[in-house]
Order: sequence, then structure tokens, then C-alpha cells
Amino acid sequence: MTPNTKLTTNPIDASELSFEDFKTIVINDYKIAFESRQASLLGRREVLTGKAKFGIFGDGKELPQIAMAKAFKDGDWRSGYYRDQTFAFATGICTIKEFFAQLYAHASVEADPASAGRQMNCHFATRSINEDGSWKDLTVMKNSSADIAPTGGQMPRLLGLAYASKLYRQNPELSYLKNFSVNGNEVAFGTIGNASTAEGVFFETINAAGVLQVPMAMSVWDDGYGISVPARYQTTKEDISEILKGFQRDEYAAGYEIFKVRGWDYPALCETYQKAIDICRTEHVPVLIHVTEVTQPQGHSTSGSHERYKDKKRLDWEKEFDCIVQMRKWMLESAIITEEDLVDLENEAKTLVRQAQKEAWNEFLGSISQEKEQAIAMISALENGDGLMEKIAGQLAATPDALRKEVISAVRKALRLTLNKPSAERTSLLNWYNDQKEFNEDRYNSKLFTEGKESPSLVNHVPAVYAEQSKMVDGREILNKCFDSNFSRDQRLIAFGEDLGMIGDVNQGFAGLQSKYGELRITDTGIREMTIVGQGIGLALRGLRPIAEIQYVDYLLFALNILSDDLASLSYRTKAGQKAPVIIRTRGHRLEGVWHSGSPISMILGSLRGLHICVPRNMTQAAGIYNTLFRSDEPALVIECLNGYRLKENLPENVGEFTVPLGQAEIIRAGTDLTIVSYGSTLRIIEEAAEELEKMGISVEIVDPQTLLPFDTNKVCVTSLQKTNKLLVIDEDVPGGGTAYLAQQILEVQGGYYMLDAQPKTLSAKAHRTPYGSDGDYFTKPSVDDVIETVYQMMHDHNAAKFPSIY
Ligand SMILES: Cc1ncc(C[n+]2csc(CCOP(=O)(O)OP(=O)(O)O)c2C)c(N)n1
Ligand SMILES: [Mg+2]
Repeated sequence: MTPNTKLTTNPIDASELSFEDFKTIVINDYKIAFESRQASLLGRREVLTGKAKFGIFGDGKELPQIAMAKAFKDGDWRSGYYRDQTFAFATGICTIKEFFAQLYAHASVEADPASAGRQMNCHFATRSINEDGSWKDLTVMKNSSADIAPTGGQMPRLLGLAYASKLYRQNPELSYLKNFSVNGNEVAFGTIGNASTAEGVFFETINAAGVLQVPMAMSVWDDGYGISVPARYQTTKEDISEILKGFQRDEYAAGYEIFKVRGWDYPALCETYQKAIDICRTEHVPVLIHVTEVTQPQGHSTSGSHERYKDKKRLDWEKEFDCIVQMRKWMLESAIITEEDLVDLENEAKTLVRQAQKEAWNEFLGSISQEKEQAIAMISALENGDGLMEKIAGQLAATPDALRKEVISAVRKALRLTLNKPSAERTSLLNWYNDQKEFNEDRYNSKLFTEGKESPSLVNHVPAVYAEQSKMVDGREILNKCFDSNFSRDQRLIAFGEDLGMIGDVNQGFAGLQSKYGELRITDTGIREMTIVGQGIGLALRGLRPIAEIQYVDYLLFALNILSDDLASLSYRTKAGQKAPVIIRTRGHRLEGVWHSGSPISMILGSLRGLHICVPRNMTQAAGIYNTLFRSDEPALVIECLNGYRLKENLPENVGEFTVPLGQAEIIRAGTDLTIVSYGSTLRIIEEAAEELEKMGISVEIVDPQTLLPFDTNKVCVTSLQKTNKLLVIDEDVPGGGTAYLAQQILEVQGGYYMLDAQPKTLSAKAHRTPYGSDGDYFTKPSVDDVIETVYQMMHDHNAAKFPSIY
């Protein structure tokens, strides 16, 4: 057997097995567990000898994961954490060689299909999509959503993965989607450490899954600790299943089925998982499996040793109740295998793991060695007359385990030191370096977005069409008609959020649509922003097209962890192996009060790279942006203008079809003296100011980028500056927030700096939040007066004679 062969486990159904068959299965399971333990031991050694930077392993958790793997079928999903290597090996989700490749950070999808070397070890993921972004048939695969490091961060998406099964089972209109489900039979398996159940996101998810009654199978690996902190600091009564007892279903109310089983008891584990998953799969009831008495033989990670915080009694207990020790004992006592055969099996397993590790290491180094040899030869060929080139090349040659960083750094140094000595050899090295830059860009910096054949940049641009006598309607009606048209076009669209179902959202964008499309497609949720987002991620990972609504942009903070850590990083951390085209819909900018007038754009821009950030100025533009997003497959955040729902707009005839391309800035008022760049609701204030400025003899050009990520791909801003030579950037974020981003894009990225004949300025809200009431708003956010005076001051600074000081 080669190291990359997958030794997977078999489902157990003892009733149909002969004792011989049973023995074979059990022995095979022991072998998987033992191999996994060897991988942990060797992995730790690899880190401690400096071949990898950090290691965290699944030792001590082997048996429950084998039991879980037995119940895991094709089409099922896992959303778990870094302890799950045995499960990953037992299901074939990861091979031992791939496990080592990830430990070494081998930057290749072939070597590390989970993350192409981008993630720390034991961060598992299967590849759901092809290179062009199209879906694979996920019903014939064992699926793992991509792990993230924040403890508990796997929970919200787990809810969505489970909820997808419910929709696939209950909504017959989805039956045409063959790649994602067979009658909603798929279970979403979650795993979490005992200590991480103290996170709020755990409780939020548990509650939501109980409310929704979805096939979610939650396993808690309880080893009594979270790094050094024991259970008494983590969990009331030190017992998570005990305190979750109120969730147990009974004859009066739906809820959970809760199980408790010891982590070293192989037969009990197999039986428990079979029973629990059967209920979960057939009845769509969430289950909780609390696995207790779990150990951690090597301590938490390579960062420290557990002897520092576990006393001798605990350490002795962990040795005795190590699940592999216990399984071994049970197998011998039950005459499943002889001691002699066990030792042979164990030796074989050790050799196999060692071989897998060696191959992974050699392939990792091999992937760099060609570049290294080429670099050495090319640097050596450079003439410098001072022996420096030979020295650089020699140093590189003398570094046996040189990483790419050392190779490229040597080349860059050689190019710097020969910058005054042009030669054919130098040109060759330069060309080689430029080629490598591209390869390395692909290895380390690519795929922030899926960039497949359904990229929003490839969506046809369809202009809005207006009837001669087009109707003026409230902005909310434009959105409503846009959603209606798209929901009838695409069965995959689903919208949910607080107050979104029955009343059709707080501003009635979805009014009447629940009764038209049903509760499965347009639905209310509890107040639970993290899991609203997670629900969206899980659904999108399984082929549906969720619109997850966060009621106000101010409350995005409650979901920002999940948006940033999970959704925004998904494509990057899997190198486009998974996609989750969730649309986060929210509203903001202009209501009143500390929590209803927010515009935390720098927070969003800083944390959500990997999402498209759309800030339409009115509902027509919003509809056009939605039409683009609904026809493409990348995640986005759309912030609608809170004060725009009741303003009248012209209704386009093709309200469900016309598109506004992302990154398409528009000049919404032409002018010659000064360019103002702003977005969203603020534009209306600026337009009002521009009228008065016109009367004062100042002609302002106003540019609306419409989306902040991507930003003005046609460089409308800098083109405007060519004409006006003056730039003012305005928004309602804090000083140096969103405006700093806009200024950087225009001045640095677009080269606007070279067009200026006056100091560029920003005008933002104050650093504090906005007080309630119109006066609070006036004295905090940019007002018409502020805009007029800031523009006037810039013109005065430029030509004081023509524009004398106001004050
Ligand atoms: C949000 C967050 N906080 C803190 C950490 C640091 N951290 C990593 S693992 C861990 C302990 C987790 O313990 P537990 O959930 O019991 O899992 P175990 O490692 O014991 O299997 C902590 C505190 C983190 N990764 N994420
Ligand atoms: Mg723990």
C-alpha cells in the first residue's frame, strides 16, 4: 500500500456480520487509529526539529472519530476543528501524506487539496468546485467545509449545512438540483472541543438548530481542558450535556436527542453514533453527542507541554485511559487479535506513516529545489568582479532545506547588487524572476475570489429600460419588484432574517413575497446575527443562493467574526476549492441615534476583503447590483440607504433583469472646478450642496463609485481629476476611515496625485457615534453646510482673490 492510499473505515451493522467480518472491521479501525496516532507523534517531532512551524494534532481523540466516520455517508458534511485528523483519515477526506504536506505548508493544491499550503496543519477541507468554479457532484463525495482557527467559528456554517438538507427535503422545487442532495438525507456533522462550547456562538447555534429542527449532529470532544484551563473555568457544572438537558426533546416539544459516551469505549462509541445519526438523518432531529473522558497525550499543541498544568494523577489517568490503549486491551480480551499480530500491525503502521511523511517532505523540498538550482546557476553566472555573486550563490547552495523565501531573496539581492552592471545574464535572471513572481502570486496571493466562469465581472451588462410614461414609485417597491422577478426566475434564491418573512422586512422590500413563494424561501429568523450569516454560508456551500439579512448595518458587528473569518476568507483559504455566494443584505447610513445611523465602512473594508462591498445610492442602483449578484457566484454585502425606501424613483421596465456592473463608477453631476467622490445616502446631501455652490460660481463634479470593493475599475475618478485637479472625498464614517480608503485608491492606485493642483481633502463624520435627533445628526455628520464650506475653502485656498473668506 502506498502512503497516499486511503485506509477508510466501514459502516458497522453487527446484525449482518459474521465474527470474522466483524474482526476485520475492528482491526482495520484500530489500524487507522494507530496510524493516526503515529502521524501525531511524528508530526510533533517534525515541528520540534524545525521542519514545520506549528503543529496541533488529534491524538487522544481517535476512537470517537472512527465511530463518527462510520456513520458519515457520501453527501454528508463536516464542520469541525483541528482535532479531527482521524475522522479525516477514516473517511478519506485527507490522506496521511496530505496531512504532512499541509504541515510543511506545501503550496500546491495537488499536495494539500484542503488549502494549498495556506492553512496550519489539521485544517481540513474537500474541494467542492472545479477550476472554472462549477460544482462537483457533492452527493457522491464525503464533504468537509473548510476549517478555521477561531474556536467555535465552525458552528454557524454548520447550521446552514444542516438547514440545506431540510430545504432539499421539504421544497420539491429544488429537486432539479442533483449535485447537492438526495432528498435531504445528508447529515451535517459538527465537532467542537469542550472548552469552546463556552463561546456564545456555540449556544447561539445550538438554539437555532433546535428551533429549525435540522439534521445537525454535534459532537463535543471533552478532554477536560482548553489548553491549560480546566473545565471548572469553562462550563457550568463542568458538563456540557448536563447543562443542555433542557434542549432534550420530549412528548410535548421538539428539541434535541442528547447522548453521552466515553471516548475510550469503542463498542459504545460505534453503537451511539449509529443510533444518533440514524435519528438525525431520518427524522431531521438535531443530536448532541457528548464524548467524555477524552485524553490529550501530547498536550494541546507544539507550543507547550501539558505537564505544566496537569497533575500527576491526571497524567497517569490519561495514560491508562488513552483510547488506543483501551481499544488494544479490549481487542485482546475479546480475542479479536493476538498480541503478536497486533505488534506486526503496529510496526507496519509505523513504517507506513514514516514513509508518507518522507514522501511529503521530499516532494515539498523537491517543489523548490528546481527553482533553487536555477537561481544558483543564474546568480553564479553574473559578473560582478567582487566575488559577491559567488558568495550569494554559495550561501544558497549551502542551505540544504532552503525555502522559496531564501531562493527569491537571494535573487533579489543579486539583482540589486548588479543594478549598474547590465548584461545578458542579468537580463535572463530578471526575466526568470519576473516569471517566478507570477508563479508565486498564484501560490500565495491568488483567489481572494473564486474568479470562475460565474464571476460578477462576466455578467452581461443590461441597461435599465424605461417606458415613455414610466411610473414613479417608492424605492422599496423597486426592490420588491426586483426580488419578486428574481425569485420567480431562480428557485435557489432564499431570503431570511429578522422580520423579513411575514412582514417582508422592516422596510417592506419583501412585502407580500412570503405568501407568494412560501415560508421555505422567505422566512423570519430569531435575533442571531452570527448564525444568520452562518446559515447563509452553509446553504451557499450546498448550492443554494441565500440572501442573509442583517437588519441594520450597525448590527453587522455581531456577525463580523463569521463574515470575516469564515465567509471572506473561504475562497482564499481553499485556493478556490469551495465557494459560498452569500449575499448579505443590510441597510444603513442615515437614520438617527447611536445605533441606527451607522456607516462603519472602514470596519467593513478592513475586515471583509473577499466580499464585494456595494453601497448603492438609491433603490434602482441597488436593484441593478442585486441583479448582477444573483447571476454570479461570489459573496457580497449590499448596504441599502435607510432613508431611500420612501423616496420616489422611476421604475425600470426590466427591473428584474437590468444590471449594474460591480466597480462601475458613475458621474452623477458633471462639473469643472472640483471632484467630490462619495457614496450612498451622503450623495443626496452633496447634490444639494452642489446646487448652492453653482450659484457661488463653483462647478462641482460628483462621482459615485457604487461599489467600494471593487473600486472604480474604469478609473472615472482620476479621469475627473484630470479635468478639475481638485479632490474632496466625503463619507459618514469616522475621520480617516472610509475616506482614507477612497483617497488611497484615487491618489495612489489610480495615480490621482499627479493631477492635483490643491491639497486633497476628506470630510467625514465625527469620531464619536451620532447622537439621536436631527440636531445630533447635523453636528456630527457632514451637512449641506459642511460640504459647501469645505469646497469653498478649497477654492479659497487656491484663489483667495476670487473666493474671499466666508468667516
Ligand atoms: C476565538 C478563539 N479564541 C482563542 C483561541 C486560542 N485557542 C486555540 S485552541 C484553544 C483551546 C480550545 O479548547 P477546546 O475547545 O477544549 O479544544 P481542545 O483543543 O481541547 O480539543 C484556545 C483557547 C482561538 N483559536 N480562537
Ligand atoms: Mg478540550
